Amino acid sequence: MASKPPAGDPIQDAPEVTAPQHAAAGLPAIGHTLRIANRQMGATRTALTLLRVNQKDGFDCPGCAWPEGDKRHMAEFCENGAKAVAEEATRRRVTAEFFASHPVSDLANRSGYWLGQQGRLTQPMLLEKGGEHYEPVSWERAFDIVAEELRALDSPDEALFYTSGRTSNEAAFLYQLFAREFGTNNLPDCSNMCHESSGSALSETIGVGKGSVLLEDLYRADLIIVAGQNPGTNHPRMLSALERAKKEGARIITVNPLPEAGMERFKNPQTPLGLSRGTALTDLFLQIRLGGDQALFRMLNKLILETEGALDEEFIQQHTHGYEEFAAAARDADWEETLRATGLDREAVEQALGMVLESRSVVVCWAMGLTQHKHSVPTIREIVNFLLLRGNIGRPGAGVCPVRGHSNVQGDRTMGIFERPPEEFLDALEKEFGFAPPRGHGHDVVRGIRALRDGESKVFFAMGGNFVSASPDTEVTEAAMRRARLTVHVSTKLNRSHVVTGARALILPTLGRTERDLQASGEQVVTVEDSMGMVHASRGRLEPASKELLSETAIVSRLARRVLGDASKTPWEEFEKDYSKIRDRISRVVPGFEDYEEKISRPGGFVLPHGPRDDRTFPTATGKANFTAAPIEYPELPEGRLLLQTLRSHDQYNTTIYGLDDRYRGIKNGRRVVLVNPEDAERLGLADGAYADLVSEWRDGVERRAAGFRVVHYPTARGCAAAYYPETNVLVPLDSTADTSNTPASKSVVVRIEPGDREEAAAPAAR
Ligand SMILES: Nc1nc2c(c(=O)[nH]1)N[C@H]1C(S)=C(S)[C@@H](COP(=O)(O)OP(=O)(O)OC[C@H]3O[C@@H](n4cnc5c(=O)[nH]c(N)nc54)[C@H](O)[C@@H]3O)O[C@H]1N2
Ligand SMILES: Nc1nc2c(c(=O)[nH]1)N[C@H]1C(S)=C(S)[C@@H](COP(=O)(O)OP(=O)(O)OC[C@H]3O[C@@H](n4cnc5c(=O)[nH]c(N)nc54)[C@H](O)[C@@H]3O)O[C@H]1N2
Ligand SMILES: [Mo]
Repeated sequence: MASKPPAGDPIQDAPEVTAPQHAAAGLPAIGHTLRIANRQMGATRTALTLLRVNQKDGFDCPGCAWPEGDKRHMAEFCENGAKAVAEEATRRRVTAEFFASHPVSDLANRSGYWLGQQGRLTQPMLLEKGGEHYEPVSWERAFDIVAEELRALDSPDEALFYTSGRTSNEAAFLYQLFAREFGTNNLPDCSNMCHESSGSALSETIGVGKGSVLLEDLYRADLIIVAGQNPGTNHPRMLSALERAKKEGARIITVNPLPEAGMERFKNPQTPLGLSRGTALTDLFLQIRLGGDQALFRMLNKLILETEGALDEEFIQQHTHGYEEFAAAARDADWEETLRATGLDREAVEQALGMVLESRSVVVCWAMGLTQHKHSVPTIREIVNFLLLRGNIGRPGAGVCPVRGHSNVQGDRTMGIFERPPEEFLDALEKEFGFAPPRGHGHDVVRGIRALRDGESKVFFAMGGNFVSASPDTEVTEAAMRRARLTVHVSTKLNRSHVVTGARALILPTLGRTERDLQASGEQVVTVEDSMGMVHASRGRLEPASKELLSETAIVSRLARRVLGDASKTPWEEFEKDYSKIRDRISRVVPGFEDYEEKISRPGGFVLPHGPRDDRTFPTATGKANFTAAPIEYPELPEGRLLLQTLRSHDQYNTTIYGLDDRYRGIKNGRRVVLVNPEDAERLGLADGAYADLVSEWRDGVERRAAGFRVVHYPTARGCAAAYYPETNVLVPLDSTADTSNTPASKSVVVRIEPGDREEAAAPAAR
């Protein structure tokens, strides 16, 4: 299997390399933001739109899930939030004429970047079986087609209902209700590829699959450990929180194979100091090998156990279970293995230990660097062990902080977007809506792809996202998608999933977060939940991109009526007219949402209850917080191979490419680069700037190849390499997933790097 850049693309991918930077944000970020925003929106719209981001009466930033503080700045957004907004509020439009002049075969040869740059989708489009072009279709006909294909299935379990993480609580709740009334729990979502490992590890150990800290806890912490996360690019507003935490006396340990500029120094563009020197954030940088985190925390745990008076014995006694077994395993931790797994030296680990022991309250933050490995679940459980030992859960300034990705991915899960719903949730649905929900587990993303590949799933419906580009094993996934009878995408922008289709395909264009949502009862607000369990309202103000757009909520309501007909007692029409009717039902089904309507009318919204955080109640099987003991794992590399992580540049939002630069890492005008430690490169004979192919090696014996990457000598940890997603998804084997959570191991791909063809230098931008 090999992937090359698409041929028919006018955008040239020709990476240039300069030195990486050592600080994030500051004045260049402001300039960059305004340039990108102006290009898409024009000056007036830019000003009006950006001032509404994350204000209490405005809309929730469609960028990341980082919470807003209570004291908001006039401009509570960041460079990358502004890019996300500009991408949605762009003035460019994809019209019926566009599709008439571009056959699908042509669109399939364009890069994802080019597709996204064409602008907002404006009307429903249908690709008929054997058709060469998408053609306009009425909403009525579109719903008829979906209903017809769904009804033709032998079983409801032959359908897949995917969700990306931007969908509001209201739309998500209706969507899962529709899928379950239709008869399936096949509700895979982006979370399966993202923080599923965090959810799996946390629900087992502390009883709640979400983070246990609020913003104030960061300000009260003595020590914050940021592991496997690049907030300067992916959660830029977190840097302001870290800056404030430092001012209040916290220290920061960063654990990462890459020195990320944002964690080194932050120049807050909203303060005078920030425009000059900025604040140094990291006190100790542990440049760890990919996948070495479990071994690191295990050794820290051993050292804590060996230190007199270091344990919070009262907490362990009262609130935990499984201590003895865990302590026995931790005492076995071995220095030689730790140093091999982590690539660190002993002094660095001991220095970290010193900082831990000096700190009464510790928070650990993490993101994809910890969740996308084979042993991610035991790694995160080891972090829980680490926190439990010193009672660092359920008191101010301490706890777990998995930093979520999509702006409402956490809310979607709370609303029941889950292929393995808890029994209590289904019981509550049954009681409220008077139907018998299916009880068997459904497909997650990876199982969904297998089912499509094997002809067991026949209709694929996506509420947002870009399934074929975001998923692993691009060629397998694309072939799987092409086997479907019907693929349907509710989307704002054109992407590759619209052009790699089943026999028939529909594009259903929808409103974005920034746009006014007018229904029969008047203007609607929606609600979202951030990474810290705060729920608040979001109100779009912009004129919709086209008069033909329907809201996601309206699309689900109408589809449900068409598909389920009189069999459904649910008042879908009422829900579409007035979203407060949906919230009323949510308040009766989902714990923590009592008096929902009243609570979201308060400025800033409300915080959901969280047993471990609020009063140290742990709703686990044992009724206590569980210590766990797992064998240490870490990736082992055959000679001459590197371990590749696939990650984000500064100019993208997942599969949406904003531009071809990765400013902080010093990469310009191209994305097909692979970052390699200079000593490894030397050993492997890879000159800086040479062109090479990345070939992934997996136990199934299949060679997966991504061609035409420029080698960049870069100070990553030894034995490790890094390249951008989604260009490298072709290298991630479908079956290479995390144990328990089944999340693709996208940060742990064994590759060899083969000298490539010089001609690739002129390769067009990648898909
Ligand atoms: N602007 C922007 N914002 C975004 C997104 C975006 O694409 N663009 N995506 C959103 C989404 S959905 C998500 S999930 C988040 C993602 O946010 P991140 O998790 O920050 O995203 P990645 O680029 O995948 O970066 C992973 C980081 O972990 C490090 N890392 C990789 N492997 C390891 C490891 O084994 N151990 C340790 N300790 N570190 C490791 C990498 O070097 C890198 O710094 O961001 C969200 N916000
Ligand atoms: N190799 C590798 N693969 C990865 C990752 C990785 O680090 N490495 N990260 C994984 C992670 S963390 C995630 S979360 C997934 C992301 O997977 P997805 O969520 O599926 O992908 P996105 O690129 O965020 O989806 C972008 C599309 O969403 C649509 N969209 C945007 N806003 C809206 C909206 O408001 N409503 C609707 N209906 N549609 C909208 C647009 O059409 C846009 O093209 O990718 C995963 N894949
Ligand atoms: Mo994510």
